[in-house]
Amino acid sequence: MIPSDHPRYRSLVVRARLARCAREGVVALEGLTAHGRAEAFDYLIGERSTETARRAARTAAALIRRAESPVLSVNGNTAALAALECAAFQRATGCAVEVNLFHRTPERMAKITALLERHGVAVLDGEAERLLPLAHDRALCLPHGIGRADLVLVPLEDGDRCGALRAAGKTVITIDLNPLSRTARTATLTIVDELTRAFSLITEAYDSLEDGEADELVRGLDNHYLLQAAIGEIVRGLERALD
Ligand code: PTJ
Repeated sequence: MIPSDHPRYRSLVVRARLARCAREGVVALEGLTAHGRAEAFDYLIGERSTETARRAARTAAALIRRAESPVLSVNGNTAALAALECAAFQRATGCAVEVNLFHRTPERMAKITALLERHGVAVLDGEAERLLPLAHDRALCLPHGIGRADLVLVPLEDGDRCGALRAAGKTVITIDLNPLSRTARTATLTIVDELTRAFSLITEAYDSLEDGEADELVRGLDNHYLLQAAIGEIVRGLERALD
């Protein structure tokens, strides 16, 4: 039982959910350490969406609007933390959703698909093929999903697949609290924000964007600048904390 007046209540609730999902086999044990690293970065950005993250999320919405066959790629952590947000995102954008796992087993694929479906997500199915030149199972994609997508949104990604997707000519948007990660630096666009906050921002932006603003955001997209700005926000936050 987590007392609701605990100063770290939300963080403890999220950890408990991840631990339960790990026991159930939805989240890989390695996913717990990935979450811990992200929590540290969230602490550094003040556990709120920064101005840079808001701009990146609006740019993501603009890119998704322009894409012909966008796909959201979901792993265990994303399903455990943000199944409801994935459903709202899919309702707003019409994006296809594909499960793609680093620690892939048929059991985990089935459990994650079932969890997403219970929360209202329509998940692509079919026979995955090794379509990306990677030694691990993230190479396995659906030909009618990630295989033919022109844009892939890959939250909590690993850098290799992000590079392979870009090399295949796809636009890659990632959500990653670590602005220094290989994924963050390899993606077309990185939203340095916590997963559920970032999804909500993209979904909100998708409906509210005017065509003019969307054009301007896509024209002005400079991921290197966005990452530098995110790091600047971390540094300024730390300076304030030490005052
Ligand atoms: O479910 P699987 O088998 O596909 O495995 C998923 C994990 C997360 C274990 C796998 O993708 C992995 O090892 O990922 P990495 O290489 O640790 O990268 C995850 C990145 O996502 C790290 O840079 C974290 O900082 C970031 N991250 C983790 N949780 C969050 C996050 N960023 C935003 N919000 C989060 N909640």
